[in-house]
Amino acid sequence: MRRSTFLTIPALALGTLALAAAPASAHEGHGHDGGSASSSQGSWTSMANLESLNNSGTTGDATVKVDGNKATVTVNVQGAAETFKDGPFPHAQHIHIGAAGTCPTPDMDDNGDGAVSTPEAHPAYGMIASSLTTSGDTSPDSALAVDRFPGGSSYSYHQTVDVDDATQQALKDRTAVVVVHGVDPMNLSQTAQQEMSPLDDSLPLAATLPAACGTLNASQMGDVPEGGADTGVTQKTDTSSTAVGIGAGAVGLAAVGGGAVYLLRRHRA
Ligand SMILES: [Cu+2]
Repeated sequence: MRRSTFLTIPALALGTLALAAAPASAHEGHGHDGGSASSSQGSWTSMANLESLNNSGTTGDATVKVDGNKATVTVNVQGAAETFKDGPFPHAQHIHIGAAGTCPTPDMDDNGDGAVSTPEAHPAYGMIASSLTTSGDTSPDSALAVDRFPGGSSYSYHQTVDVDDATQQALKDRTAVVVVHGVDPMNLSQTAQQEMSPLDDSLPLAATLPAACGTLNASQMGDVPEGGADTGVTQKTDTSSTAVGIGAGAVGLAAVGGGAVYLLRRHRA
């Protein structure tokens, strides 16, 4: 169901912007006058399938619809850790950039505790570029602002975040990675269950471990299954034109605060 206004631009006008692949927004109330395509060079959609890390059982998908220095991000997550200190288990989630643009493999467990920590995963997915918070700041400063991240065993996140030039380039280069953090300690080795987070020694390792990960890849978006009606995203594969959805305004889902027991400012989660 498409209710929004489209711009249809000849593919030729997009030059080498081969990444552009037809986002279509279903959000109402963000109509566009259609009179100018001048901003289209910076508009495209990248998608990722999120695969489990660290025996988390967490999976999902992510869609990043870029429009200039803003991106509307949708993250659907299932099988995540459910509770933490009697509240919903907070799941820090970020766009990471600046490294290989891949998800870590088990052999990156340098200390042999059976889990790949965030520092151990750094060569794969790099540093935080954007924090996928439910409200407020979306910079790396909010890396572990757990009172502003989704929580619980499954959720659908939808929000607009800032994407700087480096992040936009990483998306184009397909080296940007979505990472969801927080693993149920029961899924970890006895050793890992006892450890504290290398990001902050007041937190258990499990709270900040990467739980699911996926490289954002615009070229494969046609292979990504429809995420369901709640994503508000449809695909357009017409090769003769490229439709650019204008959906800058996002409606955030209710923030799950819950275990707002800590608020940290680290960049490496
Ligand atoms: Cu992260």
